[in-house]
This record gives sequence, structure tokens and C-alpha cells, in this order.
Amino acid sequence: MRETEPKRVECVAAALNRSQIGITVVLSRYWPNTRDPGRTHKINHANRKKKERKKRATERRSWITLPLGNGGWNPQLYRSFGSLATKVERNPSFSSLNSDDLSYFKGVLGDKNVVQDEDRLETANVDWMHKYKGSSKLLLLPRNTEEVSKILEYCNSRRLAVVPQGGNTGLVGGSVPVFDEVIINVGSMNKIIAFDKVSGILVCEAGCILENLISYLDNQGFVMPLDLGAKGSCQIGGNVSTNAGGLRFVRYGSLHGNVLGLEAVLANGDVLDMLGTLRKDNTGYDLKHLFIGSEGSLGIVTKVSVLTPPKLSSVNIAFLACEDYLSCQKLLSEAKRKLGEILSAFEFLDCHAMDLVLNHLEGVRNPLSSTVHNFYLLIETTGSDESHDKEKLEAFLLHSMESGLISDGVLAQDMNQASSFWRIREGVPEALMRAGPVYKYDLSLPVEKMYSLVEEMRARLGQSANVVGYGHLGDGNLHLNVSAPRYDDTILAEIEPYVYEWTSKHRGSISAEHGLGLMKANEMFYSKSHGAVQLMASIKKLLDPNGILNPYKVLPHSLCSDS
Ligand code: FAD
Ligand code: 2HG
Ligand code: ZN
Repeated sequence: MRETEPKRVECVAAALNRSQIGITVVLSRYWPNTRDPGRTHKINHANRKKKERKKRATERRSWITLPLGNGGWNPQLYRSFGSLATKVERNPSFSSLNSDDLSYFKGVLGDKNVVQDEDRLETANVDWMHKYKGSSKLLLLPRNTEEVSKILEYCNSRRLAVVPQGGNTGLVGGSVPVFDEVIINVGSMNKIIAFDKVSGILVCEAGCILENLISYLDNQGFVMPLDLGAKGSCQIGGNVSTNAGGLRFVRYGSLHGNVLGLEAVLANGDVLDMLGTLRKDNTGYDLKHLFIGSEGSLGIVTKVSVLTPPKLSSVNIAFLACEDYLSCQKLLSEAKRKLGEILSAFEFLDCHAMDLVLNHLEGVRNPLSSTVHNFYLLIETTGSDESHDKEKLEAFLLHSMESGLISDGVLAQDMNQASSFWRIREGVPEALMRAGPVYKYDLSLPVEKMYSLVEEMRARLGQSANVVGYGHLGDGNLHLNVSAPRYDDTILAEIEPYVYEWTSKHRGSISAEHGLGLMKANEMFYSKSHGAVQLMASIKKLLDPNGILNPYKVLPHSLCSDS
């Protein structure tokens, strides 16, 4: 047996004489925290709908290639990114970069922080999925708030559009330019400003990479209330700007709760100091919340203060198999009830996601038997009392086995095993990326409805695509991914607007944690009322009257066309 393999001892079941249930569970040692006479009619109806969808898709294609205004297709003026929803026209009120602009930026930032190098621009112009690509000619790397302020003041006066970029790990086309927007990345602003060991409040610059903050806090005996697969690249400023959810949301909640304050630079260069470090502060409107999740459309976040919980000594990770989605749901209810306050992650992936991980990621293997299970769950507990936590987990596992919710499972014995379990879950986006073009939908849905959408989509798409369902089950957050041989309008027409209409019908959200970016800017009405969207557009107009900050993103284009 390899050292990294969880030792498969029928510990709980055997000890309790229930090995006939067929589950082999290893109870862990504890390690420090790191980690369906109308049938003919129905068919005809379906065929007609299918034909209509195909016709619409064809119309979209021809619309895109029809002569436009200037007599032909000009990618500098129009972009489509394989989706009608993301077809957009360059705002003619924006200026184009000239040599005086470059001189100004060099004067403020110094030559080396004014990047025109083609290779570096290529990287900054393309998103993580290689789906969205801009054509910016300039990347600016400010080193402090004052520099960000000067750049924005200048860009506003010159009507130069900008796109704030962090680690460029965003999944909705929000972090890259659509046309020639100037890219501003605060990655050089990566200092930890202060950490208070008594309160657990961390104040840092927005360019700090999440993983670095996690390590720093670990050394201090604390944890970041946020963790996600992109931690090695994403920046805290990007996390705050997307209101990232991640893997421990079920335990620590939203950044709206954990971010105590922030500093942001407005479009006109004004620096807005909201960098409070207080748990309670009701003096007027809490403006920082406007910036949390505004995806760089209202200002550039330059500093943040975050409330961090203490690191607890007892961490357990179980990797379990369920044969049907109903069992996953029941297991979640049980986990909330039986594990209560120690539950720190409840993640799920279906067998299609598991296949992708096993086939596309090196060194990843299924810790369970080679039998294919329909669903896999990763459940983590974090607590301060080893024997108490163990007792709770044993009771939970025993009950789940007895009631037949789990068909197999292992519990990590050390950090390596824990990491290997997490690697499976965290590796799904990467495996999907390697598999080829992918359509991503990040949805909040009632847990009991969630997987029906995956099944419906699978039935709709048939053999044309691989439909994968996984995500943060504990938070009611489904990541519906459609992996296809190519980006194709026919496939897209099968998915959209169906997926948005379905989500809206079930009172879900079309953007649970990734934001709207460019991909879903025009779809906002599926999840928000007209009144709410109008008010958002008014706020945008107030804070960024020239609309230079991350244009074409977040808000419906019809509401921003005159900005
Ligand atoms: P970017 O991608 O660079 O930018 C994202 C948005 O924020 C853009 O609109 C950009 O303009 C804006 N922005 C960036 N920095 C600033 C700033 N300083 N000021 C103002 N606006 C700014 N997301 C989750 O919520 N949960 C997950 O579990 C999760 N897992 C992921 C796993 C992988 C493998 C990948 C590739 C992505 C994942 N994401 C997840 C999505 C993404 O990582 C997050 O949205 C992350 O918070 C983006 O941070 P970033 O620094 O990369 O920002
Ligand atoms: C995750 O939870 C990320 O892994 C990415 O939010 C989701 O790939 C996706 O759709
Ligand atoms: Zn996620």
C-alpha cells in the first residue's frame, strides 16, 4: 500500500458490526488545518421547438457576419465571443491611446510599469478559459493608491476606458478588455499592512495573492474565511470585487460579512477611504458593500480589511460516494443537523466531473473503489476538540451508512490524503479546461431542484456535449458546465436562454459567485427586478459618469449605451 493511500479499514462499520453495508471508512487522525394518447403531439412540439432554435441560431450567425455600418465585419468595433448575449459594439465616446498618454503614464509609473510588451499583453488580453480576448495595447502596474488615483483621474479626463485586472482567473469575461481598454493591475500592491492577533483583523493591499494570505495567516494561527481553486493566482482585490464564494462559504459566509472595510479609487481618481476595522459600524450607508461584487465597474479596490477566524486544530475530510442525488440532499440535511458548527465544507461532483478529473489531471486517482459511483461528496469538518469532533463525525457516518445514503467512503489520514481529496474537487475546472471548450453556468438554486437542471440539459444536448454538474452543494450553488467539441451557436442555442429561464422560474440566481462580467451583463433581468437594475445603472452613472470603468460588463448594455 502506497503511503499516500487512505488506509482502508472497515473501522466504523466493523467496529459496530455493520460491515455488510459495504462501506469502508477510515477514521482519521487529526492534523492541523491547511485543508418524461399526447405523446406524438409532444414529440412534434419538441421537434418544432428544436427547428425554431436552430433557425434562431442560424439567424444569429448571419447577423454577426452581415455587413455592419462600415461595410464589413470589423473585430475592433464588434465582438461576439460565441454568444449573442456577448455581442457588443465599441463605445464611440471612448478615446484611443496616443503617445501623449504613454508619456503621461510613464511619468507617473516609470517605464517598466507601463507595459507594451506583446507577450505580456497577450497574456493579459486573454482570460483563464481562453474564451474571451481583448486587444489592449497597454497594461499599467501601479505601486500604490496615489498612482492608481493619478491614472484613473487622467483616464477619466481623456475618456480612456480601463479594465481592472487581478489574477485574471475570472470565469465570466470580466477581467479582460473587450476592445482596447487599458488594463490596470494592482498586483504590485501586495503588502500586508497590519494584522491584529487579538481581533484576527487583517489589513492588506488589494494585489495580495490569496494563497499568500492563507499562508501568512496560517503562520499566525488564523485562517482566511475564503478559499478557492484559483488561490495561487487570484488577488484579494479580485476576490472582493467578484464577491467570491468558494469552498468554505458554508462555514464562514460571504465576503459581505467578512470584509470589514476597503479603500477604493473612483473613476475620477478620488480615493474613498472605507478601510474600517470595526465589527460594528452603523454610521450611515455602508458604502463598502457597493464595491464588494461590483466587478471593477465602480472603482478600483486598493486595500481591504478582512476578519479572519482562528485556526482550529481538528480537521477531518471525508470523500464519500452516493448513488443518487436524493441521497446527496439527505446527506446535506443530516450533515447540517449532526455536524452542526463543525461543518466547514460540503462539496459535490457527479460521475462526469469525476471522469474528467481522472482522465485529464496527472497524478489524480479515485480514492474509492474502482466501481463507478454516480455522485461524490467531499465533506470537511473543522473544530477545536478532537474527540468531540470525532464522536460527531462517527455518529454522522454511522447514521448515513445505516440509512443507506452512502455507498462507499474514505476519510483522510493525513495532510497528503486531505490534499489529494481536495485536488479532485478543486481540479474540476482545470480538467474541464483541458477537455476543450466549455460553457459555464454558475447558479444558485433550491438544492432539491438543482440536479434536475443538469439532467434536463443532458437530455436536451444528447451526444453533442458532455454535461457536468458539481459545486458547492452546501450553499445551493451549482456549477453546470457543458463541455463541447467547439464553441458552437447550435449548442449555445440549446443552452441559452433555457438555462436562465429555468433558473428564473425556480427563483434562483444566474450568478451565484462568479459575477456577471461580459458573459451575463444582458441577462441580469432573469435574477433582478427592473427597478433594482435601474437603480444599479443610476449608481454606476453617479460614480462613473463617463463609463470608463470596465465598460460592457455587469450591467445590461442597453442601460449603459449613452455613458
Ligand atoms: P480577475 O479575474 O482578474 O477579475 C475578476 C473581476 O474583478 C473583473 O471584473 C475585474 O475587473 C475585477 N477586479 C479585479 N481586481 C480588481 C480590483 N483590485 N479592483 C476592482 N476590480 C477588480 N470563484 C468563486 O467565487 N468560487 C470558487 O470556488 C472559484 N473557484 C475557481 C477555480 C478556478 C480554477 C478558477 C480559474 C476560478 C475560480 N473562481 C471561483 C473564479 C475566480 O477565481 C474568482 O472570481 C476570483 O475571485 C477572481 O479573482 P482575480 O484576482 O483573478 O480577479
Ligand atoms: C469552483 O467551484 C469554481 O470550482 C469554478 O467556482 C466553477 O468551473 C466552474 O464552473
Ligand atoms: Zn465555485
